[in-house]
Amino acid sequence: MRSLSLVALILASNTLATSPSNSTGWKVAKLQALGLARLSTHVDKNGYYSEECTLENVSLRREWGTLTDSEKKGYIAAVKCLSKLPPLTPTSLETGVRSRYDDFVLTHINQTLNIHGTGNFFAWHRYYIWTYEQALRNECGYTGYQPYMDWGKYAMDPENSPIFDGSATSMGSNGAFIAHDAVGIPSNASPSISIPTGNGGGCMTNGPFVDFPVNLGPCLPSLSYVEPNPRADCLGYNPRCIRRDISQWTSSRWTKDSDIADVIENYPDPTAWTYRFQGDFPAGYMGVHTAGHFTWGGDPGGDIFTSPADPVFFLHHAQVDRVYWIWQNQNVDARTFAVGATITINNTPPSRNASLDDTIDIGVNAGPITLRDAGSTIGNTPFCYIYL
Ligand SMILES: *[C@@H]1O[C@H](CO)[C@@H](O)[C@H](O)[C@H]1NC(C)=O
Ligand SMILES: *[C@@H]1O[C@H](CO)[C@@H](O)[C@H](O)[C@H]1NC(C)=O
Ligand SMILES: *[C@@H]1O[C@H](CO)[C@@H](O)[C@H](O)[C@H]1NC(C)=O
Ligand SMILES: *[C@@H]1O[C@H](CO)[C@@H](O)[C@H](O)[C@H]1NC(C)=O
Ligand SMILES: [Cu+2]
Repeated sequence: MRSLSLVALILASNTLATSPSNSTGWKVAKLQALGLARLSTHVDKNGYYSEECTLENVSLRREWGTLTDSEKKGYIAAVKCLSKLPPLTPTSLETGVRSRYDDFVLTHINQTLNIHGTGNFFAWHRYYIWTYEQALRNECGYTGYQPYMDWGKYAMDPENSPIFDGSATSMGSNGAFIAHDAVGIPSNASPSISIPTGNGGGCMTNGPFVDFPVNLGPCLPSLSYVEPNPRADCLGYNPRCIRRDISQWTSSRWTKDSDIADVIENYPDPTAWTYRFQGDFPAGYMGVHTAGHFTWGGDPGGDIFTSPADPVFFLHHAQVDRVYWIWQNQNVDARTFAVGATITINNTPPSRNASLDDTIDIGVNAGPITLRDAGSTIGNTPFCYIYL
């Protein structure tokens, strides 16, 4: 019984993940299928973490391009709904938070310096995405699961992808064209990599999120002309449009299928994997995580603090989580509860190693869990999902 449905899952995983509009390869889909088979072998041998969650009834997160139009519209409607619900952040803090959606943005801004270039990066964002998915489902009636954006499928032509094509079933278009300076990575102040201007830079022109409000930030804007925040901590009210500058220059260099497969296959050590995934800027390597962000960039997308204020963030970070899951499944025993790197950004200033006992703080959105809790996506509290 289990084997049969697993074979079906693996086949579907192969097919769905790679029915491409313009794929640059199949390597990641193969690693995904192999990883799922290894995960299945692991549970056959060791049992499940919890009887509540098995590979028979686990939730399936799918790639945006494989959703039906009505599934895409259901997701889009739920995101908009979240931006209209009242926030949980106390009004006494007098922040620019205006909605339940903004609760998530504030949480990310507040934690930014503790969750990037650190050992908790994958676990923190795993829990963050899951909590957002729960809010869409429990507070906005969404019946699906968090979709992801397979970078490799769109790396050669992101602007015409089903994610950015500006149609009613996309996550919105590019911005209007505004000539601007090259964008520096890691920052404009000290650039190691310079991203040339694309076809955008201004407010998003088409699609369901043209009127989607960005209320917080910017904190570290990549575009010089973004309206500054009235507060020094960038948490004041600063309503503005979503700006994007889609960059084929970036995606075609760093997020092709082969780039993703490279980091999965060649970085078995948790510390090396953690740093490689997030980029090695002095070496001129942007890494899949940062390059994913700068595939659309702009504001808030090009601001490491405020980036979740553009809703496509969550499709990107679901892919981050998917690639992490694929990497974990290549060696389930060694990698499910492994943590590398320290608790400061790129270990600056030097700090202790991250620990499985460290807690993940996601503010008003949910209570804390530990990195250990976030190790497995199947039934080790609180998750029960895999990727197709
Ligand atoms: C999944 O299946 C297990 C075993 O049959 C069952 O105990 C559990 O309640 C199910 N969970 C869900 C969420 O359906
Ligand atoms: C930011 O996070 C800290 C804990 O890390 C918390 O004490 C503080 O209340 C948060 N600030 C806001 C504005 O939520
Ligand atoms: C596929 O990518 C190439 C760039 O390598 C681009 O010229 C072409 O327009 C793309 N085709 C489709 C159907 O997206
Ligand atoms: C931190 O982790 C690194 C890499 O795994 C290891 O070499 C080092 O000994 C650890 N440091 C401490 C203090 O445990
Ligand atoms: Cu982040």
